[in-house]
Amino acid sequence: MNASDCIFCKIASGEIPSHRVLETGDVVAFLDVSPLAPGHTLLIPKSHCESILDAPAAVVRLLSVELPGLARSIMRATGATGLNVLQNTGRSSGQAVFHLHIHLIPRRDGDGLGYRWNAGSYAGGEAEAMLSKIVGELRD
Ligand code: DGP
Repeated sequence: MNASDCIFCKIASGEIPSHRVLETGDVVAFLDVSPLAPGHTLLIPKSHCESILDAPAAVVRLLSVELPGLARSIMRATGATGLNVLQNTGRSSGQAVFHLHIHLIPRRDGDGLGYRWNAGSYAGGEAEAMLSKIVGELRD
C-alpha cells in the first residue's frame, strides 16, 4: 500500500475527518468508526508504516509514550473496568488497515466481547527448542 492511498495517512493529515481524541506532532488517536465498545480508540503514528514489523523503534516509542495516559483517559471516560490493547499485524491476525495502529478497547465484566483463547501446552523439550529458535533470531 502506497502512503498516498492510505486511509489512516489521510486521517492523520485531516483529509478524512475523524473524532480525534489526542494529537501531538507525531501521533493521533481517534475513535474507531466500527467500535467493539463505545470509546474504542485507535492510536497511530502520523508517519506511514504498515505494521510493527517495519516500524522504526523511534515511532513505536512515540506511540508508547502516549499509551498509558490515553488508556487511563479512555477508562475514566467510559467507566470501563478493563482495557484490551491490541495491535494486529498481518492479514492472518485480522489486520485490515495497513498503517500501524494500536486498538484500545474498553472492557467490562460480561460485555460479551473476546475471542477464543485456546491455550495449548508444550510437550517435553518443545519450549526449550522454541526458546533457542527465537533467541537465535534475536541475536541475528
Ligand atoms: P485492523 O483490523 O486491526 O486493521 O483494524 C482496523 C480498524 O480501523 C477497524 O476496527 C475499523 C477502523 N477503521 C477503518 N476505516 C476507518 C475510518 O475511515 N475511520 C475510522 N475512524 N476508523 C476506521
